[in-house]
Amino acid sequence: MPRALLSVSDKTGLIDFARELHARGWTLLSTGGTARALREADLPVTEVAEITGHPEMMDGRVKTLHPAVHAGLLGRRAHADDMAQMAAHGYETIDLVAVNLYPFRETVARPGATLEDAIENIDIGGPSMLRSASKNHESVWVVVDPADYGRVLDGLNAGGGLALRRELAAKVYGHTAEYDRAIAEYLTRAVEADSAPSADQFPSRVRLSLTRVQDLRYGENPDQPAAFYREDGAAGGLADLRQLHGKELSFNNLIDVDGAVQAISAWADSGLAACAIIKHTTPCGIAVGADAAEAYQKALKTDPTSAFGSVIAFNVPVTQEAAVLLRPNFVEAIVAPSFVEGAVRLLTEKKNLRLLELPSLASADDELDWKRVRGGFVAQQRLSARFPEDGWKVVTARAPSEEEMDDLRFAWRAVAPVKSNAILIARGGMALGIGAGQMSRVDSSRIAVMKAAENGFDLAGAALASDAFFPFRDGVDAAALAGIRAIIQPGGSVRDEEVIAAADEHGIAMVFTGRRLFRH
Ligand code: 93A
Repeated sequence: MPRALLSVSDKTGLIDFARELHARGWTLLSTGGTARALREADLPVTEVAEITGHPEMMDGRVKTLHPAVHAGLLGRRAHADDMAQMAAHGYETIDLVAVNLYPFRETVARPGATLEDAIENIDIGGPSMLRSASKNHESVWVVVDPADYGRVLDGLNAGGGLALRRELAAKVYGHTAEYDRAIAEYLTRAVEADSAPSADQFPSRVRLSLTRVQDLRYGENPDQPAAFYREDGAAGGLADLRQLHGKELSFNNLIDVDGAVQAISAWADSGLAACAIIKHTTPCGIAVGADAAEAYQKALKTDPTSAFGSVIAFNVPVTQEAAVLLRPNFVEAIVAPSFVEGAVRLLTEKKNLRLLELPSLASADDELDWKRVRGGFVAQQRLSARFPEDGWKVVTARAPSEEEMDDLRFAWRAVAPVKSNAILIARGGMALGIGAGQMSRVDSSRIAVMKAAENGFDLAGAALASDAFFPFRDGVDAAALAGIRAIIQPGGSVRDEEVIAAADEHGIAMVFTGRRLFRH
């Protein structure tokens, strides 16, 4: 008598299928819950525990993981040796497996599902049986989808059926691969959640000790008196700032210097020269190049009009060649690790221009980022200046070319210091258009495109970065219209499908980073 092993979480169609098998003379083997359902339908059933001689144990974690099951599935019917070994152990062949798996995806999709819920819904025995049966589909029927029960019965009626068994086996391997992928994705997210900053690092009481180092002429506006305080004992960052020349620093200068330094810190160890031109804390030009002069030239090109009265930062020493380019323009302050002597000579000719040395850009990733609110402070971990790519995923039919990928890498770093909502268009290591601080993302997109056009850039083939997900497809449509060919963004919108479809329609390559870069 042929034997069928039925072990299903989704019991759809089970009874009818089992009844048909029984009518054809099959013996039914089954696990706890499935056996119960069969018995309730008055079908004769043998518990797997009877053939393994082993009770189900550990809340069902081990029920079918036994050679009596797997030898019965894997034994090659035409190999006398295989059959003899089975007989020697008292095992018999199992000729059909109907298994569907613990509902992992459904479990983790449930609101409030815990890691423990997820783990307990990783099916081990089910996929093992499916894989064993599929490997031996030459002789064994395997069915993972209740929708296929009817086809299996038809196949049994017809006799033979190797082609159908092979098709069902192929379906199984696709199914278990998907199942494992869901587990892998879930656990990867869990790892990310584990490594996310925890609030433990925030002390329950903070005594800030600050020393007033200088009065400022005024605050953001002339009717707001202001002063500059330094944190006692602080090292790194603006505490190390050394002014070589120029007018006293203003409140706005300090804020812009901070923004400028943050902007270029993404290229601290890149081997590239980076330059950011800052207005109202946001870059109006940002670029990388072989040296300070090239980086500045490119950064200035982004938007020369807005660069008037800016604060400029470099991650490399300011050379004489760069100073020649800088000198004709009205600049509030330049901050760099150092200035070569010739550059100092040229730039100090401008009486008011502030030259600031900041020896190290070393990112202060572990430093808390404080912001004053009425009646207190909010603190957060500072946005990391590292931009790892391990979570990146190409989501469109077309993957970015190598050149596009380089542009996306640049754009992703360059969009980070831009005020939200931030859109930055780039090509060849420079920003071509920046849309900043708009209350709707599509407006930021339109502004980035408009500014690029105003400054004479052809956007055909350019890359675009968005600091947060596109909530609708309109931003992608606007980008496509302008000629954008590659987009990088965090992803995670409920309308991601629609946004990806829009990109696919336009032949745009899109990368999801899984990380958001809001800047308020
Ligand atoms: O926990 S398991 O991975 N250990 C096993 O040995 C095992 N064998 C079958 N889960 C196992 N199963 C799964 O149990 C099947 O894939 C099926 O989804 C479920 C059916 O259990 P029950 O018949 O008790 O409802």
